[in-house]
Amino acid sequence: EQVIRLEDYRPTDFLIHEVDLLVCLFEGRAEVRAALTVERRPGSPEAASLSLDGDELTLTSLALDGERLPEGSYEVSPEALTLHGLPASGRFTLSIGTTLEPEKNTKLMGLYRTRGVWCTQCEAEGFRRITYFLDRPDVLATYRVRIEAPRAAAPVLLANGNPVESGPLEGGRHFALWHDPHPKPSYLFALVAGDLDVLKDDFTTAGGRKVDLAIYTEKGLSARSVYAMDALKRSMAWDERRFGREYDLDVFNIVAVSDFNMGAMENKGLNVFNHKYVLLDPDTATDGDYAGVETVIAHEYFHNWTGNRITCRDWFQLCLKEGLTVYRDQEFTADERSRAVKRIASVQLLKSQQFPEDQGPLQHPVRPTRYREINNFYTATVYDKGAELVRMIATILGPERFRAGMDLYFERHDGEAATIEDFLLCFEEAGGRSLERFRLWYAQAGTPTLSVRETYADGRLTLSLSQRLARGAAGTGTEPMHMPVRFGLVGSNGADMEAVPRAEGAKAEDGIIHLLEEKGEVVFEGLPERPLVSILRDFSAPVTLDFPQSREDRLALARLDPDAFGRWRALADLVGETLADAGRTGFSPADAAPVLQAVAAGAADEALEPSLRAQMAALPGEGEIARLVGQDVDPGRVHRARIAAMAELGRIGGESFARLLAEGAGEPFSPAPDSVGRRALRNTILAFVSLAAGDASRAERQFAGATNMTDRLAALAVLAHHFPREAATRKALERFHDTYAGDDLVLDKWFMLQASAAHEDALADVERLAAHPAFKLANPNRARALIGGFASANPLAFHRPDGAGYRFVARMLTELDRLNPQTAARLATAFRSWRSLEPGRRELAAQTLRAIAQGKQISRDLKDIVDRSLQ
Ligand code: DPP
Ligand code: ZN
Repeated sequence: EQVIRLEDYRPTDFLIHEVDLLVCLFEGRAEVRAALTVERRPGSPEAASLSLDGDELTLTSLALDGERLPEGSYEVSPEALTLHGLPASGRFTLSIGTTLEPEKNTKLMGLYRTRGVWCTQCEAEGFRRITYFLDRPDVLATYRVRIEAPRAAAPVLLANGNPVESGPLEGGRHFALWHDPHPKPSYLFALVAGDLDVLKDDFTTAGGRKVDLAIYTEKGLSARSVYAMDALKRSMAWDERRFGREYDLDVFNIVAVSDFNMGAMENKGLNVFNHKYVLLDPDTATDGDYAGVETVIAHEYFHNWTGNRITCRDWFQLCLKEGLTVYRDQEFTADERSRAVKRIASVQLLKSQQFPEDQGPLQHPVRPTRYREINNFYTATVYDKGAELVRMIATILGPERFRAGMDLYFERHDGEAATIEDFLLCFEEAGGRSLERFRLWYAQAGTPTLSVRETYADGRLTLSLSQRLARGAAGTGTEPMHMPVRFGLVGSNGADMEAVPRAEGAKAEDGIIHLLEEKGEVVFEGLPERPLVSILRDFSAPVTLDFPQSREDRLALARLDPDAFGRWRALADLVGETLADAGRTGFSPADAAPVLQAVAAGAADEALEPSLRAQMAALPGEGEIARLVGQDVDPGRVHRARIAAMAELGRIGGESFARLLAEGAGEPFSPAPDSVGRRALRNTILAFVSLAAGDASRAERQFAGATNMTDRLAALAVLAHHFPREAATRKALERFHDTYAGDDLVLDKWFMLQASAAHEDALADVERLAAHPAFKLANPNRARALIGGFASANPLAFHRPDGAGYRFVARMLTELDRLNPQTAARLATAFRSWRSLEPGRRELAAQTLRAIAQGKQISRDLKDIVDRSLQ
C-alpha cells in the first residue's frame, strides 16, 4: 500500500494555466471535454513526461494543439494518463475527452447525481474523477466552464466564478458559461445542474461591490434557507470588520443537496452544502441545528480567503486552511453571541472528539507527515486542535500583533499555495517574536500534561509548572513546547488581585504565563490573602491539566471566579473527576453530593446568562467519562454511574428545578441566544427531574405540547432514552415518525434518537431500523444517523459484553464500504478507543476490527482506518 510522505514533496514539472471545460449532461451519462493550457515549468527536465491523475474515467479523445496524439505517445492506467515527448517550451493545449456515469457514482466524489440534481465534490481528490488532471492543490489555474444540459431536468446551471452567458440549444437543451478569474486548485472546482428553488438577496462590500447572493435548495424548501442567508450576510460583514477581508466576485451561490459526504464545501463562489447545514425552521430544526448552520455557513464563507485565495501547497498543510478557518468561525460566533459560551462549547468538543483521537491509535500530528488516504485526515486533530494552535498564536502575540500577522499573511501569500512555515513566519515577523518552541505543536502529536503546584505562605505564592508529553501511536517527538497559560488570582471578594510576578524558566505578562521549558516557576509577593488560583483560563493551551487543587478551592472558584470560563472549568473538572470515580467503582451519592449541589447552584445562578447556566448544569457524556476513567473501561458501569448521577442531581435540584421548568414553559420560539439558553437549561433539567421521579409524564406533556423542534426532540429523547419500554414512548415515536415521514432531515433525528437510546433491547431496535423502508445506506446522513448514532452515541449497546454490537456495526460498515468508502471509514473511527476497554470487550473489538480488515473488497479508506486502529 502506497504511503505519501511530506518529505517527498516536489513541485510539478508542468504548469496548467487555464482550464476550458465543456460538460455535457445527459440522462445516464456525462461527456467532458477539457482543454488545458499547459507549459513545462522553466528549469524542469526536457525528458519529463506528464502524468495526469484519473480515477474511474473512460478516455474518449486526446489531442495536442488540435492534433490527435499517436499511439505510443501516451499510456492510460487506472490511476493516470501519462504523456511523453511534450514540447520543451512554450504553452500548448491538451484536449482530453472523458465520459462518466454520475448516476452510478455512489462514492459521492467527483460528479454525481442526487435527487435528480447533478453536483460535484472535488476535495480532496475528486476532480480526477471528472477529467485527467494534475489533481493537487499547488496547481493553480483559471477556469472557464460551459455546461450543457436538458432544460427540463436542469433549468439551473451553476459553476465557479461569474456568469458570462447562457442560452438555448437544440433538442430541449440549454447552456451556461461561467468564468472564474481567480486561479484555483482543482479541488475547488464545482458545478451544479438541476431543478432547484432559490432564495435571493444581495450584499454590498465595504469597497462598494454589489454581490448577488443565492441559496438553491430542492423544490419546496426555499423558505427554510432564510436563516442561512442571514448568517451568510453577517459572515460577510464580520470578515470585513474583523479581518479586513472583502468578497471578490459578483455572485456568491450556495447549493444545498441531500447526499453529501461532508458538512459542506467551499468551492470558489459556489459552495455546495449538505442540506442539513442550510435548511431550518423552528418546527423541524433544533437550536443545535441553528448553531450548526450559522457555523458552517460562516466557515465555508471564510474559506474564501483562508483556503481559496491562499490555498495549501500539499495536503499535509490541510490545517493551514482548516485550523485557521475553524478559529475564524469560532471567533465569529464568539463575537455574534457569547464569547464564554462559545469557548466552553469549543472546549467540550475538543475534549470529546480530539482528545480521544490524540490519545489513541489514530493519533497524528496537526500537520501529518505521511498518509495512505488523505480523506481520513479531515479530523478533529487537523480542524479543532489546528484551531487551538492558531488561538495560541493569538494569545502569545496579543490581538494587535496577531492581526498584523494575519494582514502580512494575506498580503504576502495571496494567490499562492502556502505552507505552515510560511504562515508562522508572518507571525514571527509581525509579532517580533520567535515561535521556535511553538512550532513543535504542529509536529508533535498527543495531548501534553501541564502540571501545576502551588505553595503559599505569608503573602507569597509560588506556582511551579511543568509539562510532559508521552510518545503515542504517531511516534513523534516529545520536546517541551511554548505553552501560554492564562491565569488569575482570585480574592475572597471574587475579584482578581493585582500581582506582578517574578518568573524563572517561564515568562509572565498580562495575565499569561509563558512556559517555554520543561519546568518553570512564577512567584507572586505581597499578596493580601491566599488567592484562589484560576488557571488555564480560556483553555489557553490544549492540554490535560494536572493541578491537585482542593475541592474547596474549586467549589469556591465555581462560585466566585470573575472569569466565566474559569467558573465553568473549575466545576466541570470536579464533575469529571467525580463521574470518573463513579465509572470505576460505582456511584456514591454521598461523595458526589457537594459537587452536584454546585452543579444545581450553577444552573440556578441568575447572574449568569442562560446558555452558561445550561453548560454549568450539563454532565459530561459517557464517552468523555470513559476517557477520564482511562483504562479497563467498563462502558456499562460508566453508563449506570452517569444515569445515577443524573437522577441524584434531579433530587438535589428539587424545588429550584421544578420552578425553572414551570417558568419557561410556553415561551415563544426565537433563535436569539437568551431564548436558546433557556430552552437548553430547561431541557437539560427535564432529564434530571424525570429520572429522579422515575416518571415520564413531564416529558410526555412537553412532547405533546411542544411548539418547536428543540423542545419536542428533547422530550422525545427523555422518553426514548430513559423510558424506552413505556407505551407512551412507543406512541410518541410513532407520532413523530408519522408527522415527519416526508422530511428527511427530521427522519434522520428519528433514526438517530432511537439508535442512541441506551437500553437492553437497543441492538434489536437498531437492527429493525436498518430494515425500515426509510433507511437508505447510500444516503450519508441516514447512514450516520443510524450507524453513527449507535456506534458513537450509544456506548452501552455498542459495547455489549457479548460483542454483538461490534459485529452489527462491522456488517453495516462492510456493506456501506462498497457504496461509499469515505463515509464507511469515517464511521469506523467509532472503534478508536478500543484499547482502553476492559479485557473482554477489548478482545472482542480487536477480533471485529481484524475481521473487517480481512474483508475481500475492503476500500483503501476503510482499510487505512482499521489497520491504524489495530497497529
Ligand atoms: N468542506 C470541508 C470544510 O470546509 C473541507 N474543506 O472543512
Ligand atoms: Zn473547512
